[in-house]
Amino acid sequence: MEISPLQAARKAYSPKLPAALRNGASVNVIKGNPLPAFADTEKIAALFPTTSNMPDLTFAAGNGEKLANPINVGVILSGGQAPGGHNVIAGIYDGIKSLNPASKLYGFKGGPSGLVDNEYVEITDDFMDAYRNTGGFDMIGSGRTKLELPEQFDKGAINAQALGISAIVIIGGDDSNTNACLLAEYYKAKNVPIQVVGCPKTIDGDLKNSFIETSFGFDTASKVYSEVIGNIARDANSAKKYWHFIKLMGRSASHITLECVLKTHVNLALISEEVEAKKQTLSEIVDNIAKMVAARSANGENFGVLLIPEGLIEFIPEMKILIAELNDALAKNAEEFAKIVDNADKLAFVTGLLSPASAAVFSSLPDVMRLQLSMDRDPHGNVQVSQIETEKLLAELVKKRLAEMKKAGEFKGKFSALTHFFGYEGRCSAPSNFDADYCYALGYNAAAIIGSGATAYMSYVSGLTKPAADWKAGAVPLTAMMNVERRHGADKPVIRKALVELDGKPFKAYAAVREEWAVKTSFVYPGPIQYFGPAEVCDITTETLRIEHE
Ligand code: FBP
Repeated sequence: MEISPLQAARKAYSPKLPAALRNGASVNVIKGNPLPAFADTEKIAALFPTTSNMPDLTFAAGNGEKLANPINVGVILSGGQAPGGHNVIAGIYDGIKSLNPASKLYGFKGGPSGLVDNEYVEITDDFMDAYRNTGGFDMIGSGRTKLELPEQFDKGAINAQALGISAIVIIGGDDSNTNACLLAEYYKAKNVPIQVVGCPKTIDGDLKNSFIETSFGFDTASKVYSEVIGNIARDANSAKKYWHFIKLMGRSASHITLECVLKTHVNLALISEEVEAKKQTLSEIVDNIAKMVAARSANGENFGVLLIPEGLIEFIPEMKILIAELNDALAKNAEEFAKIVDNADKLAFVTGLLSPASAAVFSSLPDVMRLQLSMDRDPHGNVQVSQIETEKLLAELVKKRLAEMKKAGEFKGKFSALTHFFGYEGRCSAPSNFDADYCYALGYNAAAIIGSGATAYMSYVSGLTKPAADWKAGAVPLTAMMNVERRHGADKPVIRKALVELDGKPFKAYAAVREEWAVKTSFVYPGPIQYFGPAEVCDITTETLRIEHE
């Protein structure tokens, strides 16, 4: 297979490991205190009788001792792609070989369904080497099948045991790791000798807590988006004639948007969590943007850049109610809805299922957006926010508002908007040095967890703004990150999704400067990810981590 010159050069990169893993994945384990669930402790303890209230584990370097017997491990990539996934697999591979060179790693193909359907590939030296430090999940593929039913768990156990597998690593986000925990509990309660270990993946950055400082992929993806946002900002400042409305991936959380504005200093970043807290309506949001455009125009600057988190729509109060009603109505009437072919009939059918207030909001939206809101939910019940063109809606509404302001003499400038969506282009980039190191360390550390005999834990590596050698390595019980949430009309145990905290340091840092950035052109141009060169350019991580650790 032909590879690019960069990919060839990156093959030689040796990811760095924390000191705790310097003598291999056989580590000394220091047990912390038992950790109850993050919230709803009694409910979680009742649902996870064998895997709740376990201690966190901290690792210290061992003496390189080998395990008497090899271990066979299965690995699954779950959910959306995130840069660095292949390095997690490389870390697991090298880690289990350090425990015993005859250990084997099997990749279950196409996500969690690979375990149930027995679709797998044995990972060998050559196969692994072809994917070290590369982006993407194409090595074994990914998928969004939910692992949650006892039949799936039983089939998985039969398939894994036929390969001699005694541990499964699930590389996924909050939902996938919730399912990893269900699997671990099921096996432990039934004495099935298969350990389950999770690794924190998602570009969205919403799997984080006091142990998990960031999920992998967030660093690289936000660097890719910031490069392009910076380029667009420079284009805007050169041509001086366009307003760029840029929607960014990240699902419900606005971490990516916040990180990108902190890197590029563009005129405005809407933060969904703030919109919700302040109960800002769509028309208030539009008003604020229009005022900013008018203020810049009064300074002779008829251009600018604004960032929109893809989940925004779910946080605008009237839209939130509408989406909740749609979720409910579409779930209850799925069969009937699926039979309707004509788009106009679909919209009429859906409108008829809504309360009068939500029907009015729904009717006020352009047809294309109404259809996007009526689309299938993903297997975890999430609205597919990446498919909803909020950037176009906002650009259109701001244009209308500015026309009204012009009539009233409140706006004398010009307004021409261009819209963009950056999402998929960031998910498979070659991982930055940070993500290459972090992912390899997470995978190697997962091997250490397996070697220690633990199950129902997530691999964590922390102290991430320090040099990699000083990173701490350990394991946090999956149940410790859980609470109970209402999903599909039922109470479900889930790993808590971490949204942007309005009293957190990164948001406050932005809030302190945003009025100035809104009006005065203050753009910063981050440029592309650098893999070779000075450490202060190549090895820096996110503004979010830097500010949080300050
Ligand atoms: P994960 O939670 O699986 O990591 O999702 C990441 C993500 O890229 C979201 O930002 C986005 O909303 C979603 O996947 C898009 O899903 P799909 O790949 O199914 O279109």
